[in-house]
Amino acid sequence: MAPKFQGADFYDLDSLFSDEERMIRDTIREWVDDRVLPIIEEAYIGRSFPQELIGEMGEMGMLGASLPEEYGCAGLNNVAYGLIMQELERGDSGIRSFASVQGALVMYPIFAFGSEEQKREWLPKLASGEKIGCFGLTEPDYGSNPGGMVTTARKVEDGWVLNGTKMWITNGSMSDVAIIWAQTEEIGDTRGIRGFVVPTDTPGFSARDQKGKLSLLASDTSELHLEDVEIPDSAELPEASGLKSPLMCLTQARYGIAWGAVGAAMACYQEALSYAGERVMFDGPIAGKQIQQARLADMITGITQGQLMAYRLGRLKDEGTMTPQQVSMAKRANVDMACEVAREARRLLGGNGILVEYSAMRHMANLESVYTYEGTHDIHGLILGQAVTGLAAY
Ligand code: TGC
Ligand code: FAD
Repeated sequence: MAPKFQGADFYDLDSLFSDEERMIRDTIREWVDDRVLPIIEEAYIGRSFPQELIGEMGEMGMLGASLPEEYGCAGLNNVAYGLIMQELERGDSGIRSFASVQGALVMYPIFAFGSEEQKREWLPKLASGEKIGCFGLTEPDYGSNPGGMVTTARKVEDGWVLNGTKMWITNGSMSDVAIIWAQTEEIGDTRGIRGFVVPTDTPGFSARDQKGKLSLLASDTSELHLEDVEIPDSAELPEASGLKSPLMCLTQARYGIAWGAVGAAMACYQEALSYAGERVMFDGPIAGKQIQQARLADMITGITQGQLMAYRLGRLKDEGTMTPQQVSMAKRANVDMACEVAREARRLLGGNGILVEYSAMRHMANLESVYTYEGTHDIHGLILGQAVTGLAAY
């Protein structure tokens, strides 16, 4: 008997999207199928980000896609932006990470806190992919608690001198420009945190690849060293002030992750479903066995919940009422769901599930990073705990 339902859209979310949103999703879906899926296995095993894709991502408007057209961006709404993240992460979390960092963590702070000159100088080149950026917030001893950062920016006559180390920085080694967050007053005074646009060829700036990763292998993750890096006054983001500014950037990136995680889960589910239909064991396809059906039922239920949450979040963002706590809920729930779906898909595939030619284990390993970055699952639980009790438990 033919299945009554195919695909990964059980609740017909498709009918809620506008024609333009559907068209954008389908265009990116096709690009991921044609350009990412054929090369991702090699990039992953080779531990390298496929930089040849960057120009195309820029040309197709994927970088900073929701920022205005006057700066060379696509000016899309937030649901369309989310659908782009979903499709990119259906390919690989590393590809979505690249786009998230470039758009939400580099272009967004320049757009939101930058001078007109900074916007005109950087945004069109970052949108086209001509320039690559990274975001330096985390430090070796300050991950979940960035407010404690010890990187400093010391005021000198015509500018600032930066000193410190940033850790786990996506795109770090391949960047032309870094958004660096640093203390400008006493260490521990979160109001004194400011942001700087630092060209990576500035003397004293260096980046070193993070060795030994077992996750996000097709992504550049690096440590940044700033040793007496002298920058002019014009490099400061004039409208950024205090910890709130980098946290506002995180809200943008977490929003994209809430959608992206759904894409990774969809890829795993569809692979598992297809495999279950073909793999014959004990005289029948494993798709006909009750345990595998329960697995698939759990997967598509989780994906459907995640799609609904991302969709509603997107409409709230477009209406201008979305809160950071709503983003925390979606990031936390959807990444957790995707981790679960990827693990169950890997298990359904049996021995083949550990091979790189299938995507489940790659997604499963990637999602462990996604679970941790942009606020760990625990931190988002504490953000939600504070939202509902009024008590901060960090
Ligand atoms: P707290 O006192 O709570 O907040 C300071 C001020 O900021 C406001 N705020 C936010 N505003 C916008 N969006 C948010 N998400 C915000 N969170 C807080 C807050 O209202 C306050 O404003 P005001 O006006 O009262 O001054 O600050 P806290 O030091 O107690 O920290 C709170 C906590 C733990 C939630 C925060 O530090 C946190 O989110 N920690 C997690 C760190 C994190 O997520 N790091 C991510 C680094 S970047 C990254 O991982 C990139 S991976 C990218 C990829 O490859 O895709
Ligand atoms: P820690 O903060 O040391 O946490 C360790 C454990 O303690 C976790 O389980 C955490 O949930 C838990 N914990 C922490 N505080 C509490 C608490 N109060 N109560 C209970 N439990 C708690 N950062 C950037 O700035 N830019 C980037 O581009 C970037 N890219 C990244 C890419 C990758 C692949 C990874 C892995 C990380 C990246 N990060 C980046 C850093 C990331 O945001 C941090 O790893 C993350 O915020 C967690 O910090 P940490 O690793 O220091 O863990």
